[in-house]
Amino acid sequence: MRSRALLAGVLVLIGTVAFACAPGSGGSGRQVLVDYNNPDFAAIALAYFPNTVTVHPGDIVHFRQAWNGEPHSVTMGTLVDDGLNTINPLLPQFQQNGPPSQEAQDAFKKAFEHLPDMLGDNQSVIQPAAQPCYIDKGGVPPSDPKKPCPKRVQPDFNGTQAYYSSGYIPYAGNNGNSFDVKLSKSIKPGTYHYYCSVHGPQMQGRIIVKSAGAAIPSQGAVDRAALSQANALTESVRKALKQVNALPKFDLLKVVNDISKFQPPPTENQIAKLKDGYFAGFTTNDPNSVLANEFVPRTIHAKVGQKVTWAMIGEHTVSFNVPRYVPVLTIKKDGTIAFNPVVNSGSGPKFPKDIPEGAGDTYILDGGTWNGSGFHSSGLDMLQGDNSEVTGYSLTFSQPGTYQYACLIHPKMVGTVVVK
Ligand SMILES: [Cu+2]
Repeated sequence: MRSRALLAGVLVLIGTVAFACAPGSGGSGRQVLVDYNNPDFAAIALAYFPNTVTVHPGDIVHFRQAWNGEPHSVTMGTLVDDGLNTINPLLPQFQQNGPPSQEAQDAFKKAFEHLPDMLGDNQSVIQPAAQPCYIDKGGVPPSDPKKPCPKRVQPDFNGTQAYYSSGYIPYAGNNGNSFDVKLSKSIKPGTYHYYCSVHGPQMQGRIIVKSAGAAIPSQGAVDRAALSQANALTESVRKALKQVNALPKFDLLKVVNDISKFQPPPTENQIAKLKDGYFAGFTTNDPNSVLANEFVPRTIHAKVGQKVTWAMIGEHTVSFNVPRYVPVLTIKKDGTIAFNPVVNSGSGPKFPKDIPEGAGDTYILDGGTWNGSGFHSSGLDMLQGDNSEVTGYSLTFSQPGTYQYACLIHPKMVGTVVVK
């Protein structure tokens, strides 16, 4: 889901074994990872690993997504090539603090005019982006968000299709989530771009097709590139989490200012409201870093009657006595894709769709008082659209006990509150 500014922002056993299998169905090919689960902490990485893969006509590019709760797509075609070629020189503007220039915003709008985002406002799902879609040369995906593309068997990718998209890569357990792109034997050598319609151009990659007979890197070399790129995106958060865990006592402001070095730094109002809080989600000021799906610290100690507050970093829920995990998006019988209602169920007040008027730069949802029984949940916080506001959640515990809690979206994101 969108995590950083306009463009954004489970365990794969990374090692030689995890990457080893080449796709089936006869052809040879290469495997690319969608997102990445490092073995040290739960996270989402808005990238494909490696971001460039070289193959031959007739090969299969096997996209494999290790599940961490975050939906993604692999979306390509000439509309995507043209859009990314236009927007890529402007990308740094969208990753800086503060809004990009009007010019860049206009260029973006125009370049992506026919490229639908998968997720719309108010937890709506845009069907032409969320369902599989294959549109031949000269066409465009439907502009009506409720209208999926015509259903058809997935064709080979020949480099001339206007739009060629997996849609939401469906949840199929921890490791079964995948999308195969079979390249046509007649595809022209060249560079073909793809991106994720959930996370926008920040999450993109390239398939380079070389003529039959030309040398291409082995799957082993592809795997090494994947691992090195994944480590580069993980490093700053890994280091920061290590520092946080070494603190004698958790101190949110110290973490924000000295360890994560959040940019922009928190305002006085934010400091006043959150200084005694904890984190639901975590990251650093490195704009390319992964977002940790961790409650930080993992164990919180509180007293009966004390209000516990979390600063929400990323799109999460704070949920107690959670039901069995289901993915955030569900596929209905007719193919329609929708948010799973469980993300907004359970007892307790829910995050609103918009930050209420007058909340200023900090909105904290007061979850009320909870006595420790039944499914209690904040609902999904999707309020962090433009980086300038901070959101939080607070809950008061009326009974002593040890309470496990979790994010309903990200299945590895779990924590404990010990109330005395
Ligand atoms: Cu994505």
